[in-house]
Amino acid sequence: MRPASNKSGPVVLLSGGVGGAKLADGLYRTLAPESLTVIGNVGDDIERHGLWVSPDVDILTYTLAGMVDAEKGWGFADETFHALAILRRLGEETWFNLGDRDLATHILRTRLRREGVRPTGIAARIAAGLEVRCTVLPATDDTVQTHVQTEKGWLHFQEYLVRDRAEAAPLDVRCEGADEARPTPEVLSALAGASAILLAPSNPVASIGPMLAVPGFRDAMLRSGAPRIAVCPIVGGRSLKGPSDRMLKAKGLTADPMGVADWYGDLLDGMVVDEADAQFEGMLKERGLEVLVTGTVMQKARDRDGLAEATLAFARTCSASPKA
Ligand code: FO1
Repeated sequence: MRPASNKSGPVVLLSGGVGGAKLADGLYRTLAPESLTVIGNVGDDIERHGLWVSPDVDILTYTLAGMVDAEKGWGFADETFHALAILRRLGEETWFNLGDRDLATHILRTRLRREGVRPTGIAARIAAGLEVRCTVLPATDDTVQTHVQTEKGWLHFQEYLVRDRAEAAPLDVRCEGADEARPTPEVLSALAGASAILLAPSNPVASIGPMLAVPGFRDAMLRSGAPRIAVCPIVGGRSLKGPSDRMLKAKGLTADPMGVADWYGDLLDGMVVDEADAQFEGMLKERGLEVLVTGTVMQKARDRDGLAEATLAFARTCSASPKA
């Protein structure tokens, strides 16, 4: 086993929405707040009713604040939808369910954006207002939009996932705007100083992919010197949530830990895989990855804490590979 990293900086988690937020929640309870930085995907961002919505950053923030709707995994708990009901009566398309409380976040975000505040500053303000004490960063201040190709053509990610319920097979996924986007100074600094970089069990293609597609992001991970560990979002050949399995296949990869390892390529030093996928341990190790086999399905708060603790302990035994 390679020697452990001796960096003392924060643990950095790259995360999409619901699935990744569960691991973020476990890490938040396990680590001191100043020892955790969560970088959220912005590829799912969407404008609805003139308001800018940043679902993954909000899901992370609401979860860390202990205010998320636990059943849905998005939006606030005890939410009402009166404003949306009126918008519907006024003839608006209301397939994206924005709750009354949630709208407050989007009203503030939209005003601050109009005033020229960077998304990084907006995320910090919302996190501070909801008393989240760790750092929550959007992956970029630029606009990156994940689009999914189906037989109907190219759709915005939320149109595909929420409006059309991901019914059609995804044929391809692309991140519009990524080529012109840049990681923020805050993201570059967090990656450079990280003691470990964890890739949440989020959609590798549609949630982590938009971050990796931003020029400079991948290099910053490789240069960091911190071990880079992915928690596999595929268990027993299926996504824990959402269309990760079908999106890996759309990219010509297998829906299993090997396909996830292929997608991340030289970025990874280690992978955490579920006990149901223990048979992949040998093949992953042959590819030079450290492997932890443990329970990765997070149904209860104690599952989140258990996976967070196990992943952190595993990360301490790994170090960035020489290819970095
Ligand atoms: N997911 C749904 O399945 N249906 C919705 O109507 C919906 C609304 C919504 C509003 C705000 C928000 O922050 C998230 C919302 N989500 C909804 C979740 C979101 O579509 C996805 O889960 C993430 O973008 C993927 O991580």
